[in-house]
Amino acid sequence: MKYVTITANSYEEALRKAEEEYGKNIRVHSRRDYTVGGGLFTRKRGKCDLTLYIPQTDVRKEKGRDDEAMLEFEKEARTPDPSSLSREERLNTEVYRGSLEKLTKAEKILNENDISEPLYTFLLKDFSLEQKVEMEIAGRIMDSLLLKGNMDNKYEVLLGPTGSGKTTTCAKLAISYRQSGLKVFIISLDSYRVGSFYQIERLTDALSIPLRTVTDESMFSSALKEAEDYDKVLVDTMGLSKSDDELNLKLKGMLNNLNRANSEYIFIASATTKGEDLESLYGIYRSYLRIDSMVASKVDECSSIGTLLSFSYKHSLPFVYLTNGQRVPEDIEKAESISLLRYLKSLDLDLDRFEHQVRNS
Ligand SMILES: Nc1nc2c(ncn2[C@@H]2O[C@H](COP(=O)(O)OP(=O)(O)O)[C@@H](O)[C@H]2O)c(=O)[nH]1
Ligand SMILES: [Mg+2]
Repeated sequence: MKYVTITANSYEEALRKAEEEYGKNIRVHSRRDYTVGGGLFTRKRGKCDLTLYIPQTDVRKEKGRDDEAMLEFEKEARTPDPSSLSREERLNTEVYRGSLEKLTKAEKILNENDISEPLYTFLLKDFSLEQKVEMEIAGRIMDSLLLKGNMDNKYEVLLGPTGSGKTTTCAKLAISYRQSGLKVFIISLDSYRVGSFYQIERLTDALSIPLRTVTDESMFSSALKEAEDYDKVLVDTMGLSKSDDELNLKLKGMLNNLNRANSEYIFIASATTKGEDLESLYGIYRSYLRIDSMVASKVDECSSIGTLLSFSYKHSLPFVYLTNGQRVPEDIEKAESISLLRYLKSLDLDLDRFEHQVRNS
Protein backbone atom coordinates (compact mmCIF):
# COMPACT_ATOMS: atom_id res chain seq x y z
CA MET A 1 0.00 0.00 0.00
CA LYS A 2 1.31 3.42 -0.86
CA TYR A 3 -0.08 6.92 -0.57
CA VAL A 4 0.78 9.63 -2.97
CA THR A 5 -0.41 13.20 -2.92
CA ILE A 6 -0.65 15.07 -6.17
CA THR A 7 -1.12 18.81 -6.21
CA ALA A 8 -2.69 20.52 -9.20
CA ASN A 9 -4.83 23.50 -10.03
CA SER A 10 -8.04 21.50 -9.98
CA TYR A 11 -9.38 18.13 -9.00
CA GLU A 12 -9.70 17.05 -12.64
CA GLU A 13 -6.14 18.04 -13.45
CA ALA A 14 -4.79 16.24 -10.39
CA LEU A 15 -6.69 13.09 -11.37
CA ARG A 16 -5.43 13.25 -14.93
CA LYS A 17 -1.85 13.68 -13.75
CA ALA A 18 -2.25 10.80 -11.34
CA GLU A 19 -3.62 8.46 -13.98
CA GLU A 20 -0.85 9.38 -16.38
CA GLU A 21 1.75 8.55 -13.79
CA TYR A 22 0.26 5.62 -11.90
CA GLY A 23 -2.28 4.13 -14.28
CA LYS A 24 -6.01 3.67 -13.95
CA ASN A 25 -5.66 1.39 -10.96
CA ILE A 26 -5.37 4.19 -8.44
CA ARG A 27 -8.05 4.97 -5.85
CA VAL A 28 -8.81 8.43 -4.62
CA HIS A 29 -8.39 8.54 -0.88
CA SER A 30 -9.35 12.14 -0.31
CA ARG A 31 -9.04 15.60 -1.69
CA ARG A 32 -8.34 18.98 -0.21
CA ASP A 33 -9.38 22.09 -2.09
CA TYR A 34 -7.86 25.37 -1.05
CA THR A 35 -6.57 28.66 -2.36
CA VAL A 36 -3.03 29.96 -2.39
CA GLY A 37 -1.63 33.43 -2.76
CA GLY A 38 -3.89 36.37 -2.37
CA GLY A 39 -1.13 37.92 -0.28
CA LEU A 40 0.99 40.86 -1.16
CA PHE A 41 2.61 39.52 -4.25
CA THR A 42 0.28 36.92 -5.62
CA ARG A 43 -3.27 36.61 -6.76
CA LYS A 44 -5.51 33.95 -5.16
CA ARG A 45 -5.54 30.65 -7.07
CA GLY A 46 -7.47 27.47 -6.54
CA LYS A 47 -5.48 24.33 -5.74
CA CYS A 48 -6.33 20.74 -5.09
CA ASP A 49 -4.31 18.14 -3.18
CA LEU A 50 -5.43 14.70 -4.21
CA THR A 51 -4.28 11.90 -1.97
CA LEU A 52 -4.31 8.55 -3.71
CA TYR A 53 -4.04 5.06 -2.63
CA ILE A 54 -1.96 2.90 -4.98
CA PRO A 55 -2.36 -0.83 -4.44
CA GLN A 56 0.97 -2.58 -4.62
CA THR A 57 -0.55 -5.52 -6.44
CA ASP A 58 -2.25 -5.26 -9.73
CA VAL A 59 -5.82 -5.73 -8.57
CA ARG A 60 -6.97 -6.71 -11.98
CA LYS A 61 -4.66 -9.72 -12.08
CA GLU A 62 -4.54 -11.05 -8.53
CA LYS A 63 -8.04 -11.75 -7.35
CA GLY A 64 -7.25 -12.69 -3.72
CA ARG A 65 -4.99 -9.76 -3.10
CA ASP A 66 -7.42 -7.55 -4.92
CA ASP A 67 -10.00 -8.10 -2.17
CA GLU A 68 -7.44 -7.43 0.52
CA ALA A 69 -6.32 -4.25 -1.15
CA MET A 70 -9.87 -3.09 -1.65
CA LEU A 71 -10.71 -3.70 1.97
CA GLU A 72 -7.73 -1.64 2.98
CA PHE A 73 -8.76 1.05 0.58
CA GLU A 74 -12.32 1.12 1.85
CA LYS A 75 -11.11 1.46 5.40
CA GLU A 76 -8.83 4.32 4.48
CA ALA A 77 -11.35 5.98 2.21
CA ARG A 78 -13.56 6.64 5.19
CA THR A 79 -10.95 9.08 6.36
CA PRO A 80 -12.38 12.32 5.02
CA ASP A 81 -9.36 14.59 4.90
CA PRO A 82 -5.66 14.10 4.26
CA SER A 83 -4.90 16.21 7.29
CA SER A 84 -6.24 13.35 9.38
CA LEU A 85 -3.58 10.99 8.07
CA SER A 86 -1.14 9.93 10.73
CA ARG A 87 2.18 11.67 10.81
CA GLU A 88 3.83 8.51 9.45
CA GLU A 89 1.35 8.24 6.62
CA ARG A 90 1.94 11.83 5.74
CA LEU A 91 5.66 11.30 5.72
CA ASN A 92 5.14 8.49 3.25
CA THR A 93 3.65 10.86 0.77
CA GLU A 94 5.69 13.06 -1.46
CA VAL A 95 4.02 16.40 -1.00
CA TYR A 96 3.36 16.13 2.70
CA ARG A 97 6.96 15.53 3.55
CA GLY A 98 7.91 19.02 2.35
CA SER A 99 4.71 20.59 3.68
CA LEU A 100 5.11 19.16 7.12
CA GLU A 101 8.60 20.52 7.49
CA LYS A 102 7.46 23.97 6.41
CA LEU A 103 4.42 23.95 8.64
CA THR A 104 6.47 22.78 11.61
CA LYS A 105 8.89 25.62 11.01
CA ALA A 106 6.02 28.11 10.73
CA GLU A 107 4.51 26.86 14.00
CA LYS A 108 7.88 27.13 15.70
CA ILE A 109 8.21 30.78 14.66
CA LEU A 110 4.71 31.57 15.89
CA ASN A 111 5.34 29.80 19.20
CA GLU A 112 8.64 31.57 19.75
CA ASN A 113 6.78 34.86 19.31
CA ASP A 114 3.98 33.89 21.70
CA ILE A 115 1.38 34.31 18.99
CA SER A 116 -1.93 33.12 20.36
CA GLU A 117 -5.44 32.43 19.08
CA PRO A 118 -7.25 33.51 17.02
CA LEU A 119 -4.26 35.06 15.23
CA TYR A 120 -2.39 31.74 15.32
CA THR A 121 -5.02 29.98 13.24
CA PHE A 122 -5.38 32.94 10.90
CA LEU A 123 -1.65 32.92 10.17
CA LEU A 124 -1.56 29.20 9.40
CA LYS A 125 -4.84 28.78 7.56
CA ASP A 126 -4.25 27.64 3.97
CA PHE A 127 -0.57 28.38 4.49
CA SER A 128 1.10 28.72 1.12
CA LEU A 129 3.97 26.30 0.82
CA GLU A 130 5.18 27.85 -2.35
CA GLN A 131 7.43 30.50 -0.86
CA LYS A 132 9.89 30.86 1.99
CA VAL A 133 8.19 30.25 5.34
CA GLU A 134 9.39 33.58 6.80
CA MET A 135 8.09 35.48 3.77
CA GLU A 136 4.71 33.82 4.02
CA ILE A 137 4.46 34.59 7.74
CA ALA A 138 5.57 38.20 7.29
CA GLY A 139 3.06 38.71 4.47
CA ARG A 140 0.28 37.17 6.50
CA ILE A 141 1.08 39.23 9.58
CA MET A 142 0.90 42.30 7.38
CA ASP A 143 -2.49 41.16 6.13
CA SER A 144 -3.65 40.66 9.72
CA LEU A 145 -2.49 44.03 11.04
CA LEU A 146 -4.91 46.78 11.86
CA LEU A 147 -3.11 50.05 11.70
CA LYS A 148 -5.19 53.15 11.44
CA GLY A 149 -6.94 54.62 14.39
CA ASN A 150 -8.57 57.96 13.94
CA MET A 151 -5.80 60.31 14.93
CA ASP A 152 -7.64 63.36 13.61
CA ASN A 153 -9.80 63.45 16.71
CA LYS A 154 -9.33 66.50 18.87
CA TYR A 155 -9.24 64.56 22.14
CA GLU A 156 -6.89 61.66 22.75
CA VAL A 157 -7.31 59.79 26.01
CA LEU A 158 -4.48 57.54 27.15
CA LEU A 159 -5.55 54.55 29.20
CA GLY A 160 -3.68 51.61 30.67
CA PRO A 161 -2.22 50.14 33.83
CA THR A 162 0.29 51.99 35.99
CA GLY A 163 3.75 51.93 34.50
CA SER A 164 2.69 51.06 30.96
CA GLY A 165 4.05 54.39 29.71
CA LYS A 166 0.95 56.62 29.51
CA THR A 167 2.54 59.79 30.88
CA THR A 168 5.72 59.36 28.85
CA THR A 169 3.74 58.64 25.67
CA CYS A 170 1.55 61.64 26.37
CA ALA A 171 4.63 63.89 26.48
CA LYS A 172 6.08 62.34 23.33
CA LEU A 173 2.83 62.88 21.48
CA ALA A 174 2.35 66.41 22.79
CA ILE A 175 5.79 67.43 21.63
CA SER A 176 5.53 65.78 18.23
CA TYR A 177 2.06 67.31 17.59
CA ARG A 178 3.44 70.63 18.67
CA GLN A 179 6.37 70.22 16.30
CA SER A 180 3.97 69.58 13.47
CA GLY A 181 2.32 72.91 14.16
CA LEU A 182 -0.70 71.98 16.26
CA LYS A 183 -1.80 73.85 19.37
CA VAL A 184 -1.63 71.23 22.12
CA PHE A 185 -3.15 71.12 25.61
CA ILE A 186 -2.57 68.39 28.22
CA ILE A 187 -4.98 67.43 30.98
CA SER A 188 -3.73 64.99 33.58
CA LEU A 189 -6.24 63.06 35.64
CA ASP A 190 -3.43 61.50 37.59
CA SER A 191 -2.90 63.26 40.88
CA TYR A 192 -0.19 60.79 41.81
CA ARG A 193 2.93 62.51 40.52
CA VAL A 194 5.88 60.25 39.83
CA GLY A 195 9.29 61.12 38.41
CA SER A 196 8.11 60.87 34.83
CA PHE A 197 5.47 63.51 35.55
CA TYR A 198 8.00 66.11 36.68
CA GLN A 199 10.16 65.35 33.67
CA ILE A 200 7.18 65.98 31.43
CA GLU A 201 6.18 69.08 33.28
CA ARG A 202 9.63 70.52 32.59
CA LEU A 203 9.55 69.57 28.93
CA THR A 204 6.06 70.86 28.25
CA ASP A 205 6.85 74.01 30.21
CA ALA A 206 9.84 74.65 28.01
CA LEU A 207 7.61 74.37 24.95
CA SER A 208 4.78 76.35 26.56
CA ILE A 209 2.36 73.47 26.28
CA PRO A 210 -0.31 74.04 28.95
CA LEU A 211 -0.70 71.19 31.42
CA ARG A 212 -3.54 71.02 33.96
CA THR A 213 -3.84 68.41 36.67
CA VAL A 214 -7.45 67.76 37.67
CA THR A 215 -8.92 65.60 40.39
CA ASP A 216 -12.68 65.85 39.93
CA GLU A 217 -15.36 66.37 37.33
CA SER A 218 -15.79 70.09 37.81
CA MET A 219 -12.05 70.73 37.50
CA PHE A 220 -12.04 68.54 34.42
CA SER A 221 -14.83 70.44 32.73
CA SER A 222 -13.19 73.79 33.44
CA ALA A 223 -9.92 72.48 31.98
CA LEU A 224 -11.87 71.35 28.91
CA LYS A 225 -13.33 74.83 28.55
CA GLU A 226 -9.84 76.29 28.72
CA ALA A 227 -8.76 73.87 26.02
CA GLU A 228 -11.59 74.74 23.65
CA ASP A 229 -9.45 76.72 21.20
CA TYR A 230 -6.69 74.15 21.01
CA ASP A 231 -6.26 71.63 18.16
CA LYS A 232 -5.27 68.66 20.27
CA VAL A 233 -6.18 67.85 23.83
CA LEU A 234 -4.27 64.95 25.35
CA VAL A 235 -5.81 63.40 28.44
CA ASP A 236 -3.40 61.42 30.60
CA THR A 237 -5.17 59.17 33.08
CA MET A 238 -4.38 57.37 36.31
CA GLY A 239 -3.54 53.68 36.09
CA LEU A 240 -6.61 51.52 36.10
CA SER A 241 -7.23 49.65 39.28
CA LYS A 242 -8.11 45.98 39.27
CA SER A 243 -9.80 46.25 42.62
CA ASP A 244 -10.88 49.84 43.12
CA ASP A 245 -14.23 50.18 41.37
CA GLU A 246 -14.72 53.62 42.86
CA LEU A 247 -11.59 54.91 41.14
CA ASN A 248 -12.67 53.38 37.85
CA LEU A 249 -16.12 54.91 38.12
CA LYS A 250 -14.53 58.26 38.90
CA LEU A 251 -12.52 57.95 35.69
CA LYS A 252 -15.63 57.07 33.72
CA GLY A 253 -17.50 59.99 35.32
CA MET A 254 -14.81 62.46 34.33
CA LEU A 255 -14.52 61.12 30.80
CA ASN A 256 -18.27 61.47 30.36
CA ASN A 257 -17.54 65.19 29.93
CA LEU A 258 -15.81 64.51 26.66
CA ASN A 259 -17.49 64.55 23.32
CA ARG A 260 -17.16 60.87 22.49
CA ALA A 261 -17.61 61.43 18.77
CA ASN A 262 -14.51 63.57 18.74
CA SER A 263 -12.32 61.47 21.05
CA GLU A 264 -9.93 58.61 20.53
CA TYR A 265 -9.52 56.29 23.52
CA ILE A 266 -6.11 54.69 23.28
CA PHE A 267 -4.94 51.70 25.29
CA ILE A 268 -1.24 51.89 26.13
CA ALA A 269 -0.20 48.24 26.11
CA SER A 270 3.32 47.44 27.16
CA ALA A 271 5.11 44.72 25.24
CA THR A 272 6.42 43.48 28.58
CA THR A 273 2.94 42.63 29.90
CA LYS A 274 1.80 39.02 29.76
CA GLY A 275 -1.08 38.18 27.46
CA GLU A 276 -3.41 37.08 30.26
CA ASP A 277 -2.78 40.30 32.20
CA LEU A 278 -3.52 42.39 29.13
CA GLU A 279 -6.76 40.47 28.69
CA SER A 280 -7.92 40.98 32.24
CA LEU A 281 -7.07 44.72 32.25
CA TYR A 282 -8.75 45.20 28.92
CA GLY A 283 -11.81 43.35 30.25
CA ILE A 284 -12.06 45.78 33.17
CA TYR A 285 -11.76 48.81 30.89
CA ARG A 286 -14.35 47.44 28.51
CA SER A 287 -16.85 47.13 31.32
CA TYR A 288 -16.62 50.92 31.76
CA LEU A 289 -15.51 52.35 28.44
CA ARG A 290 -15.10 51.74 24.75
CA ILE A 291 -11.51 51.57 23.52
CA ASP A 292 -10.65 52.58 19.96
CA SER A 293 -7.00 51.83 19.37
CA MET A 294 -3.70 50.97 21.02
CA VAL A 295 -0.07 51.95 21.39
CA ALA A 296 2.52 49.20 21.60
CA SER A 297 4.77 50.60 24.33
CA LYS A 298 8.20 49.49 25.54
CA VAL A 299 8.82 47.40 22.44
CA ASP A 300 12.53 47.96 23.09
CA GLU A 301 12.29 46.01 26.32
CA CYS A 302 11.27 42.65 25.00
CA SER A 303 12.34 40.29 22.26
CA SER A 304 8.97 39.95 20.58
CA ILE A 305 5.71 41.82 20.27
CA GLY A 306 3.77 38.67 19.33
CA THR A 307 1.58 39.03 22.43
CA LEU A 308 0.55 42.54 21.36
CA LEU A 309 -0.11 41.44 17.78
CA SER A 310 -2.37 38.66 19.07
CA PHE A 311 -4.14 41.04 21.42
CA SER A 312 -4.74 43.65 18.72
CA TYR A 313 -6.05 41.04 16.29
CA LYS A 314 -8.32 39.42 18.87
CA HIS A 315 -10.00 42.69 19.85
CA SER A 316 -9.78 44.43 16.46
CA LEU A 317 -7.79 47.24 18.04
CA PRO A 318 -5.67 49.11 15.51
CA PHE A 319 -2.12 50.07 16.42
CA VAL A 320 -1.53 53.80 16.23
CA TYR A 321 2.00 54.20 17.60
CA LEU A 322 4.81 52.19 19.03
CA THR A 323 7.23 53.48 21.65
CA ASN A 324 10.73 52.14 21.86
CA GLY A 325 12.61 53.86 24.66
CA GLN A 326 12.52 56.37 27.48
CA ARG A 327 13.73 59.41 25.56
CA VAL A 328 11.13 62.15 25.18
CA PRO A 329 10.16 62.94 22.47
CA GLU A 330 12.40 60.80 20.24
CA ASP A 331 11.32 57.28 21.13
CA ILE A 332 7.98 57.04 19.40
CA GLU A 333 7.01 55.99 15.87
CA LYS A 334 3.78 55.82 13.92
CA ALA A 335 2.79 52.16 13.80
CA GLU A 336 3.57 50.75 10.39
CA SER A 337 3.69 47.16 9.34
CA ILE A 338 7.42 47.00 8.72
CA SER A 339 8.24 48.77 11.97
CA LEU A 340 6.14 46.23 13.86
CA LEU A 341 7.66 43.28 12.01
CA ARG A 342 11.10 44.37 13.19
CA TYR A 343 10.05 43.45 16.71
CA LEU A 344 9.41 39.78 15.99
CA LYS A 345 12.04 37.17 16.52
CA SER A 346 13.24 34.35 14.27
CA LEU A 347 11.78 36.14 11.31
CA ASP A 348 14.99 35.76 9.43
CA LEU A 349 14.21 38.23 6.65
CA ASP A 350 15.86 41.20 5.05
CA LEU A 351 13.07 43.57 6.09
CA ASP A 352 14.43 46.51 4.10
CA ARG A 353 14.28 44.42 0.96
CA PHE A 354 10.91 43.06 1.96
CA GLU A 355 9.62 46.59 2.48
CA HIS A 356 10.95 47.59 -0.93
CA GLN A 357 9.14 44.62 -2.52
CA VAL A 358 5.94 45.50 -0.67
CA ARG A 359 6.07 49.11 -1.72
CA ASN A 360 6.61 48.16 -5.35
CA SER A 361 4.01 45.44 -5.53
N1 LIG B 1 12.20 51.20 27.83
C1 LIG B 1 11.14 51.98 27.78
N2 LIG B 1 10.68 52.59 28.89
C2 LIG B 1 9.59 53.36 28.82
C3 LIG B 1 8.89 53.53 27.60
N3 LIG B 1 7.81 54.32 27.84
C4 LIG B 1 7.87 54.65 29.16
N4 LIG B 1 8.93 54.07 29.75
C5 LIG B 1 9.35 54.13 31.15
O1 LIG B 1 8.42 53.44 31.92
C6 LIG B 1 8.28 54.03 33.20
C7 LIG B 1 6.79 54.33 33.48
O2 LIG B 1 6.35 55.29 32.55
P1 LIG B 1 5.14 56.27 32.82
O3 LIG B 1 4.98 57.09 31.61
O4 LIG B 1 5.30 56.98 34.12
O5 LIG B 1 3.95 55.21 32.94
P2 LIG B 1 2.44 55.45 33.41
O6 LIG B 1 2.34 54.99 34.83
O7 LIG B 1 1.62 54.57 32.52
O8 LIG B 1 2.14 56.89 33.22
C8 LIG B 1 9.13 55.29 33.18
O9 LIG B 1 10.36 54.99 33.80
C9 LIG B 1 9.34 55.55 31.69
O10 LIG B 1 10.56 56.21 31.42
C10 LIG B 1 9.37 52.85 26.41
O11 LIG B 1 8.84 52.93 25.31
N5 LIG B 1 10.50 52.10 26.58
MG1 LIG C 1 1.41 58.33 34.63
